[in-house]
Amino acid sequence: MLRSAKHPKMQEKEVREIAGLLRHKPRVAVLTGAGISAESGIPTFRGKNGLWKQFRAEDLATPEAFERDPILVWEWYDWRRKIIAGREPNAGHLILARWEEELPGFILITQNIDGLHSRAGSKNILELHGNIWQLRCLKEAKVTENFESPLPHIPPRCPACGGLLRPNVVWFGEALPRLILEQAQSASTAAELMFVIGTSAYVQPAASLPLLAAEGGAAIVEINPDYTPLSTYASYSLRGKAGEILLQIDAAIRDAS
Ligand code: BV8
Repeated sequence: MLRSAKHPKMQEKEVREIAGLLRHKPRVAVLTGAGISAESGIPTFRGKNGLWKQFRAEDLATPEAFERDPILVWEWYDWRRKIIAGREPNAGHLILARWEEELPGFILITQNIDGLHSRAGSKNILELHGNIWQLRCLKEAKVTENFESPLPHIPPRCPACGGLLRPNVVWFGEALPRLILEQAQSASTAAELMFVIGTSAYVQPAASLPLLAAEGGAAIVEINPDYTPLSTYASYSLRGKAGEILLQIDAAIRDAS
């Protein structure tokens, strides 16, 4: 597909327009994906050196895979926990945490399980796909937080009942937590401005949230170095890295005020 590179002046103009919209303090929803954590050094899924290039999602991120080989699946999650444990939130995470304080009704919806948004200070977060730092007991369904990296035992077991623990994340073929999905859908529908940052807009039902927002009349701002299936629907599709572009927008809001 021919990718017409956008003229930098054109993008600067769009950044100023978006900053102008934010100055009116609209109802803002944000959907993030793995791309917002890329600048923290955490591999994405479908990028050139992405996780799915080295592993097959079906072999690891499904209940069948865990049933078949819990040790292999846990070794993969323990490896990802180790990568994330050594990384920090980046400018993109930090700006979104500050916008939450400055914009009434701001809501952050993330597909990420790395926990970097809460470490950056975001409070009102909907974690669609769970959290890699939470373990869930298969027997009692009890969820506990666990930051041990590496894990002392693989597979980890529930101290209370000895049952197998699994990562408290949503695997392919599993339903998203119903309440969280409903909150994300209503936040998207109610939004006046929706940012879609660092996602290939491929995985459902998350990828449908921006379309819900657009149907509700929201302007959609996509931030991604690449084109995605969402790019043609977006009011603005800014090419570039999340941290860099959010810094530009944030500066532009302060420029004029
Ligand atoms: C569901 C958690 C139904 C685990 C993840 C057959 C059977 C069942 C379902 C399906 C099926 N076929 C299709 C489906 C639906 C399926 C699906 O969407 N499949 C895809 C592959 C087509 N969805 C599901 O299965 C969902 N459940 O449908 O349930 C149901 C209903 C009722 C009852 C029972 C069942 C569950 C989906 C959740 C799966 N879990 N992760 C884990 O992480 O280990 S998905 C995984 O992909 C991550 O969560 C990730 O967040 C998500 C999306 O990926 P992205 O975040 O977008 O990351 P990606 O690498 O793709 O893209 C990164 C982007 O960033 C790129 O565009 C890149 O250009 C950009 N980027 C790079 N650098 C930067 C940047 N952007 C900005 N700045 C940068 N610096």
